Amino acid sequence: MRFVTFLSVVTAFVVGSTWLAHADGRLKPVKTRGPRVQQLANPRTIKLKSESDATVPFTVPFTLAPTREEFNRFVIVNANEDNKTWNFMGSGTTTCINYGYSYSSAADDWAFIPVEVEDENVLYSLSFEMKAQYSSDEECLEVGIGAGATPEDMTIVLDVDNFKHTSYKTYGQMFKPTGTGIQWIGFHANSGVYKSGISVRNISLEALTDPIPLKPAIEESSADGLDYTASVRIPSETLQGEPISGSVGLKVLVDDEVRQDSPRVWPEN
Ligand SMILES: [Ca+2]
Repeated sequence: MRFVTFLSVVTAFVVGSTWLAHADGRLKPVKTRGPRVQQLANPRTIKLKSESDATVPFTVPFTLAPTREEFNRFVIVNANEDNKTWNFMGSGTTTCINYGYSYSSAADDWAFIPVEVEDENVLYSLSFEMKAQYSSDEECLEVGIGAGATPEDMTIVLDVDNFKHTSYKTYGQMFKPTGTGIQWIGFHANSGVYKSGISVRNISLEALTDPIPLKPAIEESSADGLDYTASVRIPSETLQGEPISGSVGLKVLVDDEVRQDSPRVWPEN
């Protein structure tokens, strides 16, 4: 009897576009001094930016491991005013930003990254890798976007609660910026008191300027013995929320092998 595999994998793509290709936009170091650390609750300790201290935003697309020089362009806000906050860790190609726990205070610490946004109507895709220091402690982190390097400016776009994996996992989120010019992506450690620590690395951002179709939906499927049949509806909208005006490509793969490749399929609008 011929063996027919159960698994069909269907992917779709816009002809001429690419899927979430991460260009390595690592930037040249521009400063060597440490990051600016702000104490929010006490205005006397806020370090104001001077002319020479001007923010140097990162140009999209980029991937920040980061280097120490890149970290020095971040703004760190130690909002709970304890003696722990985000720091640069590592060397060479194994670097990260790290928040260490406090015995006395719940985490309330921000690492703000300046980003040059040209078009606020474009969808941006953020990804990063993150882990907890010890599997015995649950850690919490949220990510925001806003026009200033302050908690009040942030619109939260991703909230990760109670993670305890000690190997790096990739997190991703798409969002539209709240304005143009220099915008800030804020990584907010908000774990409880006396946890362990959070490491974040390989922070990537790209603008999704090419139309990306939504994933095709499996409308119905059935199995007859070893034969599996799936009916798929071609998406009529893009990830960016726009109707698809042209055709999309459709590939049918079985066990990672392309069995059908239709370069031009028109959605049913
Ligand atoms: Ca702190």
